[in-house]
Amino acid sequence: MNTVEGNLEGKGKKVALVAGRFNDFINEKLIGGARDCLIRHGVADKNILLVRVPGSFEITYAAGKAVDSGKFDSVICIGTIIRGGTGHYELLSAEVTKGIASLAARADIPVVYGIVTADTIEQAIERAGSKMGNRGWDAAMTALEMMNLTGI
Ligand code: INI
Repeated sequence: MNTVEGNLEGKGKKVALVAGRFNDFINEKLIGGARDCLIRHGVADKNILLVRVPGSFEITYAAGKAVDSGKFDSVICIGTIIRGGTGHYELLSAEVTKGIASLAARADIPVVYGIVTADTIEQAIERAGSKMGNRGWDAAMTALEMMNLTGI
């Protein structure tokens, strides 16, 4: 059996981070984790563009612009959606996920899903650099591997 898989080399790669401002105290930690991971794997800081948008709902649009610009090797989507007392959470998280998934399916570069969906603020904090790791870092690792996936 032959196997192909991407390595984690970031040298020479250009990456867009598209991040919502809603729940920004969490998103800042996710952005920091993603940036740290990319730089530690060889991506130059000047080759990382942070695109800020109001909330997770706007991420698909801006990520699509980043894909279509042809300037990047990968686009990482970062946002935090926290359940409130209404049905808003289900609607928003489903649409954001579908939007990013359909962009990922049509894009010719990897589009990575780094959206934290959580029932509570505490759960979101756990996924932004405390006991459950950092989803921004994880998303950057996925981007690195997928940017280097060749030979299929
Ligand atoms: N945006 C988020 O990123 N997270 C949320 O938890 C959230 N909630 O709960 O409302 C949220 N709302 C804003 C939304 O993404 C859009 O910016 C807004 O609806 C304008 O289109």
